[in-house]
Amino acid sequence: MDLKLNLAQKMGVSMSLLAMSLLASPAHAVDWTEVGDAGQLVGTSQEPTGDGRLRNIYGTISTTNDVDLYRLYISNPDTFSASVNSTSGDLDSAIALFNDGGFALYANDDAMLGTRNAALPAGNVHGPQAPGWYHLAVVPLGTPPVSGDGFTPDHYMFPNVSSPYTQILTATGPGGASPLTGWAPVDSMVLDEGYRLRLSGVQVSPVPEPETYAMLLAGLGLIGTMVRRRKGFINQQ
Ligand SMILES: [Ca+2]
Ligand SMILES: [Ca+2]
Ligand SMILES: [Ca+2]
Repeated sequence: MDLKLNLAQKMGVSMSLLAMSLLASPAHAVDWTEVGDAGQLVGTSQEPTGDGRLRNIYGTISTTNDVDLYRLYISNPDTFSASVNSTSGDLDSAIALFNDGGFALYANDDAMLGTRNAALPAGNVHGPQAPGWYHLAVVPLGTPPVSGDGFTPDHYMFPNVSSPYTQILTATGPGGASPLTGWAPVDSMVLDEGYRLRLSGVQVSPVPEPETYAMLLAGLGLIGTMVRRRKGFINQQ
């Protein structure tokens, strides 16, 4: 018995496996660890890779100048939420969400009274309203995002607020109508604090729409037809 598969059979097997893996719902969850240092602007944002639901990101805030931006595909804006916990114990975090153009949506300093950990709740009217690419920023306290060409409070994207710091902030600061251009730490200090960013409603790779599946399967069928034709041509030699 000849165990060697011809080209058409090999492609048939691999295409079947590909189609099955693409059609299977990615039920598994993915954790991501910051590679090097995630950038702090939309153009240098770090994009986690893998396949499935993105559950956690682990990273480090090294100084008051270190903001970590992650480019995320929010597949379910209704259930999207994000919360930061300090794994080293001493990070006073803030968190902010931007769209793919760098415009700020919402931010928070302290999720609850008495904690220093930040969170963005699900179902907030200022949160993401459509599936798509966004940028989530993990921020050391006292390092507000700025827009425009200046690094002054006039360009802060979020308003300055007072206690109790549990507010959900929206981009109503003086620079809120323009996209992110930098961050304005009030002081310069070494922090070296670890964090865990817990997420929901985020996919590492976008789930294709049904019409994408249809196009994909049509494309695979076309390849199969080409392979069969080619095989027929070779056999006539
Ligand atoms: Ca970092
Ligand atoms: Ca960073
Ligand atoms: Ca905080």
